[in-house]
Amino acid sequence: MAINNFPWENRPDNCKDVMWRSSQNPIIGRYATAISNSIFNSAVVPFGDGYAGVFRCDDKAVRMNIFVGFSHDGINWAISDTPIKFEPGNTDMIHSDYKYDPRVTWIDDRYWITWCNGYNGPTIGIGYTFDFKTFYQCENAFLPFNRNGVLFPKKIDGRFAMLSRPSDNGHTPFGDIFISYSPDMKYWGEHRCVMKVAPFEESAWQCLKIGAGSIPILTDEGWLMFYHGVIATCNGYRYSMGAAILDRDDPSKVLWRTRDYILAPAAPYELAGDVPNVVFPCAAITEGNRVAVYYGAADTTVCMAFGHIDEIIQFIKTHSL
Ligand code: BMA
Repeated sequence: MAINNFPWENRPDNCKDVMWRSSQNPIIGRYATAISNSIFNSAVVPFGDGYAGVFRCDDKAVRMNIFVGFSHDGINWAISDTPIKFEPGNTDMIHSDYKYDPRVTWIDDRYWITWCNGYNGPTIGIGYTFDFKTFYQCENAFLPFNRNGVLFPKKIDGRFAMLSRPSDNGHTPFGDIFISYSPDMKYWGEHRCVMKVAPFEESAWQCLKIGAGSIPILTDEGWLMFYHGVIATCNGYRYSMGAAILDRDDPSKVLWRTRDYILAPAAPYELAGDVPNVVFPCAAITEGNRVAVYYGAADTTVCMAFGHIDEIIQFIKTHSL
């Protein structure tokens, strides 16, 4: 089904890259809500005749929380000034010290949300909604410490599947991507390593840690997943975006992953902000062969990049590790 209001810009004539930035970046500025210090690392899905999203807004006390937003065109957003309030879902234990870096996907009959949930340190929080009005919070997926929990948009072998990145309580100087399965969204197991960092001689931008980014997209070649990779420079961490293709039936198998990054901090709004040099993908929407990726820039704003799925797959295969 063609989406009339799919957010899209054609590749600029002078651009030779596999993906290109929106000319409207940043599409969401740091002060887009009454209380925000920054809005970034946020998730977007088609909803009704437009789009809905769950946004990470840090407030002016720099408290991290997630907020609902709506848009007709995927570019202009109305984001709530008050954080999402969750009702008990599959548990009464919905304690949360903070929430950040949400992802959203439709599975079966509802929208599922994952985020980094503060419960004695960061771990993966899970919630769901049918309408983006009432939200339910479930048991955390894992023990602390974990980040970057990203669900697959459909069950695999009858079970929910989630990528995640075990971590520590700080600015984790390590990290690989794992997959876990659940029959019921409550109990998670069969943890398998999917992808490790790359040797710095071969692909330095992803040599310190990697984390799943957008909800994987099912293509003819397997699951296309945008992820972030990090290098520790003499001046701090630098976050770039790569992509991988995981086996359709066993997504713990990486078929190809990029050696070359697809998008790295280069635009002024990626180079400067509360945390300089961060490109952090959290969502991707598609329409036919077109993909629009939403990414956080410099932990300050929300930006978009566009590409053609067949060209991205070709790029991953021809520039793979
Ligand atoms: C990670 C998370 C992300 C953030 C990134 C860069 O550990 O906190 O939310 O974008 O660091 O600061």
